[in-house]
Amino acid sequence: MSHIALPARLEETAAAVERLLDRLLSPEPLPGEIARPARVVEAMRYAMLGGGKRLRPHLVVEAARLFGREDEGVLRAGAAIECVHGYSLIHDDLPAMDDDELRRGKPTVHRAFDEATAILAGDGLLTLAFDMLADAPTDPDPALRLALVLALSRASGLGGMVGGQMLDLEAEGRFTPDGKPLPADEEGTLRLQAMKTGAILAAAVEMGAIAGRAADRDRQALAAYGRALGKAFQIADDLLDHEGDAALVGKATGKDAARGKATLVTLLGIEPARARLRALVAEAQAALAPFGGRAEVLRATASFVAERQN
Ligand code: GRG
Repeated sequence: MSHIALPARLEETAAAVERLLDRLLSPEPLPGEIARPARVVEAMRYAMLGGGKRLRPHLVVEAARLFGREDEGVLRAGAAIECVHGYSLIHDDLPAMDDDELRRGKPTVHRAFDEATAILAGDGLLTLAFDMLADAPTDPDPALRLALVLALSRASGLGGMVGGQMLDLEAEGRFTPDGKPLPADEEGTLRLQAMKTGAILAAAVEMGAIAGRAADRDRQALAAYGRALGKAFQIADDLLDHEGDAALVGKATGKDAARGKATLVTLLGIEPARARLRALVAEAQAALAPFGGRAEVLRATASFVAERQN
């Protein structure tokens, strides 16, 4: 398969995830639910439909495909991780956190609705993610479903994304009296980023491996890919914040420097950060060696993550 296949694969998964989310975010209650209030359903649909690259579901789907698994269950696992991602963006945009006005090129959820609705929409998405993983259509084997729940919980909770967000908030606004950002160390910055954004990207790959019942050796190879990909994604994001076009990125840029936030770009400089990004893409691609030509789409995904403009 050639690199040309990647956009088609991304589009195909994005469209399938869109259809699935459209169904799951219906106003009709599921068995066991009492009712779904229209306003919060509307806010969740506003946040989740019609935008986003759907990179995390793509990683779940492509990792599972390596082991011959391609079905609705895998898509549900992908949509679940997308819901956690969506919740994190809604909450991150709140005035108490990043206080952003734009996301995916449109007003953030608290701007389009109100803060309380945005908090509840995020909470609803987080809960829905685990509902989807725990429910039988994801996989007939309860042990496999449980393994998916555990992988996503570990990546998105206290020792992953939530913890990383806490570290990020703590690191903000550390300026000297004359307005310069206080020095931050590379190790601490890398750990914060691995938690805040890397963990969930790595979990997407891991969930694909779980869904595909990958053997230990293959799971380890994919885990190495996921870790390198997560780091590469973050450097690319930092470069976009530094020099990206806000209209293309779909949100405000230049915020890291304004807030004194340490990134590899502010710590190392643009060119060394770019070199690090190239090395990480090569590392991610090398980790896929055991899969040979079957991993062409995942290899191309690593390049895509580094080169993306939004
Ligand atoms: C609120 C618990 C909590 C966590 C927030 C993920 C996160 C933690 C904050 C998002 C802030 C941010 C912009 C981080 C940079 C990396 C990132 C997640 C970018 C957006 O992801 P993409 O590029 O977005 O995959 P799309 O819109 O394509 O889904």
